[in-house]
Formats: sequence, C-alpha cells, structure tokens
Amino acid sequence: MNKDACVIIPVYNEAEVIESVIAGLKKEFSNIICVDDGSSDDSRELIVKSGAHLVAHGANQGQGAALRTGIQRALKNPQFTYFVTFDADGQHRVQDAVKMLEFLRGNKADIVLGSRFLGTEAEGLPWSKRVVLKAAIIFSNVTTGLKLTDTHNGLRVFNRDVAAKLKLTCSGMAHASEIVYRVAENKFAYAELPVTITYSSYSKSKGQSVFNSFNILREIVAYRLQKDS
Ligand SMILES: Nc1nc2c(ncn2[C@@H]2O[C@H](COP(=O)(O)OP(=O)(O)OP(=O)(O)O)[C@@H](O)[C@H]2O)c(=O)[nH]1
Ligand SMILES: [Mg+2]
Repeated sequence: MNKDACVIIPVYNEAEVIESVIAGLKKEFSNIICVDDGSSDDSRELIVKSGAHLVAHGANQGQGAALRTGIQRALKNPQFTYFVTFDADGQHRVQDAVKMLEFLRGNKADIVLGSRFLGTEAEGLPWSKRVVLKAAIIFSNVTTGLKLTDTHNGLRVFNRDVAAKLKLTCSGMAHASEIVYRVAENKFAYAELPVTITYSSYSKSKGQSVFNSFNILREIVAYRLQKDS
C-alpha cells in the first residue's frame, strides 16, 4: 500500500483527532511518521496506539522543526521514493494525498502542492484568514517568480531529491514560504492540484489566529530580507 511513500505528520496537541487522522491514512499508506512537537496532551500515547511511527521532540519547536525532523527521519529509509506532508488536525483528505502521489508517479513534477483555491472552494475558510493567505501568496509569487495559488497548504507530495534539498531552517509557520523559496531556488518542477481543506469548529479553535497569521507574514518578510542581504 503505497510502500514507496512516507507520510510525515507534524503533531502538536491533537489528542482529540489524531487517532482518526491516522486511521484514515492507514487505509492507503503503510508508512506514517508522526513527529510529536512537545504536546502536553495524550497525542504521543495515541500515536503509538494507532500504530504510526512516533518521533518525539522533548519540547515544542514549531511546525517547521517538526517537518524537518520528520523528513530527516524518512530520508534514512532508502525504501521511500515519495514524501507526503499531512497535517494532524483533520483538515486534509487522504484521497487528495493519493491523487497527488499518483500525479508525481507519472513523473510530471518533482513536487506537488495542494491548493485550496484551485477549482474547489475552501470550506468554511474565515474571510480574515483568506485575506492573510492571499497576501502571503502575492508576496511569495512576486519574490519567487513562481505562479502559485496557495503557499500555506500543509498537504504536499515530493520526491527524494526535493526532500534532501529542502533543508528547512524556519522552525515556525514560515517554513511553508521557505519550501516555496527552495522550489524556486532549485528550479524544481512543480505543480498544484486542487485539494479540500476542511475548517471544522475543532480546527478553527486550534488553528492559527488572525493575529498569529500577521506574525507569520512578518516571519516570511524577515526570512526573505535576511536571504537577500
Ligand atoms: N500551531 C502549531 N502547530 C504545530 C506545531 N508543531 C506542530 N504542529 C502541527 O502543524 C499542523 C498545522 O498546524 P495549524 O496550527 O493547524 O496550522 P494551519 O493548518 O496552517 O492553520 P489553520 O488553517 O488555522 O488550521 C498541525 O498538524 C499541528 O498539530 C506548533 O508548534 N504549533
Ligand atoms: Mg490547521
């Protein structure tokens, strides 16, 4: 079952949903690495119980750091040709990941990025978040020359070459922009496919506040300025 792929899930205090997220993925993927990012709830125990591979950060380091750890761990296994990043909060659909993996297998790209703004409407996306996301997309497209419709989508599938060259340095949420910069820097062949992001009351209560979204925008600009100096 997609034995050549490894799903990497950054996890931070997702005890309420992590079991069902892993159970859904297990129907299609046999290799799942969860990086627990210093959760204070039962996430770690539930990951082990669900049968996914657990890597644990002793303290919270941020989603970018969790992905970095997960990618490094997955790269150690030569069996993996493809790497899938998938959020732990139940916002992604397993079938979207499968569709993206199949696209990559057709050698049509090095990396496929999920887009919530391509074709389908993002379900329940709060308008304030939409504004911040759109601002990040414009900034990213202007500074990288890429033409993307969604730069902060946690669902991505990429090959081993991309996994080895991502070398994430942003530990927080700005890692999503960093990935896009790496795509431009390395001239990776990229594609976007439409995916559904579900904004449930759980994900909205847990996800990024608009205030924090502005912090992320600041982090992105600071990263870019530091790169250009
Ligand atoms: N917020 C947060 N999430 C983390 C952290 N480390 C790992 N994660 C995981 O990263 C994923 C995305 O986090 P979210 O806060 O939902 O970010 P998002 O999906 O970009 O934002 P929303 O659209 O508001 O849900 C989830 O699977 C979290 O469990 C961390 O330090 N902070
Ligand atoms: Mg989320």
